[in-house]
Amino acid sequence: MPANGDKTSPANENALHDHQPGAGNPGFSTGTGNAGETHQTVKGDDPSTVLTDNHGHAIADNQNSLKAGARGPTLLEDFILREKIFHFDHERIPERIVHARGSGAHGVFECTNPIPELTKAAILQKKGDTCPVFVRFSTVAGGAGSVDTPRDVRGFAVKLYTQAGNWDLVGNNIPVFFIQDAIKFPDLVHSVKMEADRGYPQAGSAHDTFWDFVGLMPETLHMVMWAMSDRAIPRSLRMMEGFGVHSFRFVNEKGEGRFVKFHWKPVLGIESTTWDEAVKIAGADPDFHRRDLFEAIAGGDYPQWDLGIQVFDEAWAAKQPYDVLDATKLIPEEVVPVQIVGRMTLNRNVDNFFAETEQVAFLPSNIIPGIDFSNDPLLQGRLFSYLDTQKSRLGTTNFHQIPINAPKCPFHNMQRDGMMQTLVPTGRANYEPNSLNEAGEDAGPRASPATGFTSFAVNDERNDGSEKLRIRPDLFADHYSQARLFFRSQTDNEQAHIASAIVFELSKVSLEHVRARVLSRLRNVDETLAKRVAEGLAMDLPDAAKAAKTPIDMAVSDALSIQKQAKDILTGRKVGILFADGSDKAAIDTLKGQIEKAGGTAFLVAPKVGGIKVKGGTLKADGQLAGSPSVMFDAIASILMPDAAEKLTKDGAAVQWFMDAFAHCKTIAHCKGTQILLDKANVEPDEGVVPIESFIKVGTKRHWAREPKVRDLA
Ligand code: HDE
Repeated sequence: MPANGDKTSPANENALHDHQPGAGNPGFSTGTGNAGETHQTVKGDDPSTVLTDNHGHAIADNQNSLKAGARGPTLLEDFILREKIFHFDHERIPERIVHARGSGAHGVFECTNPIPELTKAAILQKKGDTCPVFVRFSTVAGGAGSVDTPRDVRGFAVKLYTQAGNWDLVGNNIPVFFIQDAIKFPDLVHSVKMEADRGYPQAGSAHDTFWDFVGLMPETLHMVMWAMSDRAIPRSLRMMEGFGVHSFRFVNEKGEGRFVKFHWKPVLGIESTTWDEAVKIAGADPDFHRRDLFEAIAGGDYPQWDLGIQVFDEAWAAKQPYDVLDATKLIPEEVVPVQIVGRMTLNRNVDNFFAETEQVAFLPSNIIPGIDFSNDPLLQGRLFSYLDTQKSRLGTTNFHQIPINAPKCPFHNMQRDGMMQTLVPTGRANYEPNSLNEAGEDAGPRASPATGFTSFAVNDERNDGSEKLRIRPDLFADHYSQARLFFRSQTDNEQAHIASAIVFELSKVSLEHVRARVLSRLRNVDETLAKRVAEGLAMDLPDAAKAAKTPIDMAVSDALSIQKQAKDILTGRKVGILFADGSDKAAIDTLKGQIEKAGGTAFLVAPKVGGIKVKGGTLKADGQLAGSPSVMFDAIASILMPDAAEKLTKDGAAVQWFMDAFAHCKTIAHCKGTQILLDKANVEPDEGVVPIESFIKVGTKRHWAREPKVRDLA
């Protein structure tokens, strides 16, 4: 045993040499005894490259704990080991109680159509004005490590770092919510999260407790229609709409107030997966959305959204058949058109997922002068909840000092101290007012009546606030009209998806009375929907539930349907091209070029990735066939020699590649050589199964007319 326990013994050196996985990696520092061989310690004495502990002490050996002899126990005095393990033990912070799994990115917001007549919000005053933004997209129900593609609502939270302070628009990809009053939120969330006794299912609403809640709380039904529609299985975070959900208030320089609802419209259009795809993607790539967002931004394909507003006043609101303070109701775009005021571009990935995406703290209470709240009882509850939750997640009232949360405009006040204070406020005066400056006069900072935030005085003309009541406004009792509006605004195909999704979810519900109660509610939404679901479950239709308010028929709204407003573009879409031994490289290059020219991405798939012999050279694939199922692409193409295709008929992954693409109504572009594989996969000719040369003309749009041939929908 060496006299100095801190020295690595020769035996240890050998062990390191044999077993260190990081050997040769300059970032992986090994013990002193090993320095020469592995290049893993600092060359020279440059202090900026020396590994230190958190208190600045240089570390000599980051591989071996301090022991009493080579084979002896570890010594308590090893402060380097203890600090490292101590910090590691506390690396996790509580995950968000909802929206735990998220993906974030930085970007910029630009005002494109100023609206000073509507609001004095600093960022909406001048065309071309910009501010940095941070966006976090999320699923709601699953834990931080759950998959990206469950059927779920997606969070769409935007932090705009304006010069008037941070404005957080913390919305979802669905314009309405399940409940009307914040007091029901814990119940809703408990019901949808994994069941309390068994700890499953993870990230899914297809279970008894959620549908029990739905059946007992008919106000959920409008949002349930959205959640059972294709909106809840988005193709990409880049292809979702975002909504502020609540009615907010705009206030202009003259002090005039109007209601406003916020919308984010994706420049790439709205696009969804099919349910079967979403399930398969969960296995093939649990990080499908996160990867897609990261890769698009890294590759310079910056996703963009236009910020739209629907503006209306109290008098108009008073005449509607629904209450604009009710978050389970929307205002059809056909009734109040969406006016575009700005554009958001996400152009930078986070540098550190934890520091930014995990530690970002959104607060619906973060608004700026020119914007105010409405009395929506759901919004009012949120104004408390988010601030409160940050203390539990981030552990300190000083969470606003974390760089991702700090405003990018100056901020100063008399708040002091607290856990993890990272600022060093100077001076004697920590109270306001004070006169401790040299002249003995007023010393700032002081409130500014001229520029400071003032609340809109009369936030609801229909409410004088003199009574304390635990009740809801009258029109909140209409739970069905807008659920019906949503369902009837869908294409036949989309209606079939909704009916099938409800059948799927209720089939996972084991309590029969829960299913029956939901059916009784669906009868008030739409009789045909209720019938289809009952048939899908092989159940009798129960009597319709008693409705507190008789539903009315509203004019259908095309803006509620994804398929009616689908964009037939290749931009942002991904095409998988299958090739194998002997494939024609020139044909592959041509197709790839065409796809890229149209703004899409071509992804080469082959049985082996390392480079295979093709006609015209060797070609490397981007992904191996078994690891790149066709669910990962918007359309597929295949360029194969007949003998290679014949060989692939014995490969399940190859046959499934075509079978799935066909079942998911995708374009399949193929050469003649592929035919034998198409036959094996039961791919029948239709307008979406085309020769390679026609691919660009047909594009990546889905061929929904095919769906009845491949799926038995409810
Ligand atoms: Fe949230 N919600 N929420 N929510 N919410 C949270 O805040 C809450 C609601 C939304 O990426 C939590 O920081 C209550 C509606 C998003 O960090 C928590 C109510 C909408 C995110 C919370 C609602 C949302 C959250 C958990 C009913 C759409 C993720 C962690 C009154 C307009 C933000 C956190 C992110 C997160 C409470 C309803 C959107 C617990 C009490 C309606 C996008 O504070």
